[in-house]
Amino acid sequence: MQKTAAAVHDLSGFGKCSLTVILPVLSAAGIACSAVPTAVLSSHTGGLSGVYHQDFTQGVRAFTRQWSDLSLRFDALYTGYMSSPGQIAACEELVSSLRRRDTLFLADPALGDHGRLYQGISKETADAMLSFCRGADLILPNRTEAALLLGEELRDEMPERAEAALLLPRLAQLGPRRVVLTGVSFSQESIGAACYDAETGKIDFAAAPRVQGHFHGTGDLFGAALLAGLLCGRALPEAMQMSVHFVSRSIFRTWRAGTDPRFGVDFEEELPGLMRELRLL
Ligand code: PXL
Repeated sequence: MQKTAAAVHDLSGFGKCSLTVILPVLSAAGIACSAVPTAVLSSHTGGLSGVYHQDFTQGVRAFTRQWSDLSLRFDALYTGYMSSPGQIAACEELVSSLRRRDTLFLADPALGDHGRLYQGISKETADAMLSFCRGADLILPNRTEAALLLGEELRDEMPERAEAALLLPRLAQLGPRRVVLTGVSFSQESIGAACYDAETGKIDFAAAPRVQGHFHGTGDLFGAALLAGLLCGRALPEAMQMSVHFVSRSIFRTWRAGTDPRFGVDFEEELPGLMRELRLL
């Protein structure tokens, strides 16, 4: 049976993040992905000005009503960017009405990066996101989001291995059994992620070569590839490793092409490589 997922993220028209990267990655992995836009934006908010932002909270509530009337079933619910406490409450209702015993609920607390909240994200939204993430099976924070979830001061520093190993069990104590921390620094030349499973107490790391610069939308690209790996039957450490390499290859391609990093990464031509890793090609 084909695996199914519902992605609950914003639709940013330009800049390759959230739904515009999650849908193609999951489709390439053979997963049928439905979409719930939490908001519609003309572009992401990371360094692009004049963004048009339309809240879609009423839409989320209407989607929830129709989808529960249709008794739709999903193997995974993957949530991300939400821009107000009311929107988070609507997504909470959506998750509780669609989630079944065997649904994987993956929550990306998309709140900020590099020690700062994203433009338009308030402290109240961050607090509501913490309570939302407590109910997830798996969370996917970067260092900034980990600090927000743990109520710590924000700093623009990447965690190293030892710090990541301390953060992961603390994040799992908030509620989710599994945690993947992104943006872990291994050396001047390498960067990647770390994961933890509270059931086994095991921590794993995955590293890839580092390219200098802030490339936009890579958290969403990573999350989509991770979910693809998990739904294709990979264990969490293997899915993480595969995703770190997929994102790294996409960043290299972007850097080689000289693409403006605010425009998102050139992941499209790396999709066949991901499909080969998933043994779909
Ligand atoms: O990729 C994270 C993200 C998602 N959605 C919107 C954003 C950002 C990061 O800036 O602005 C709208």
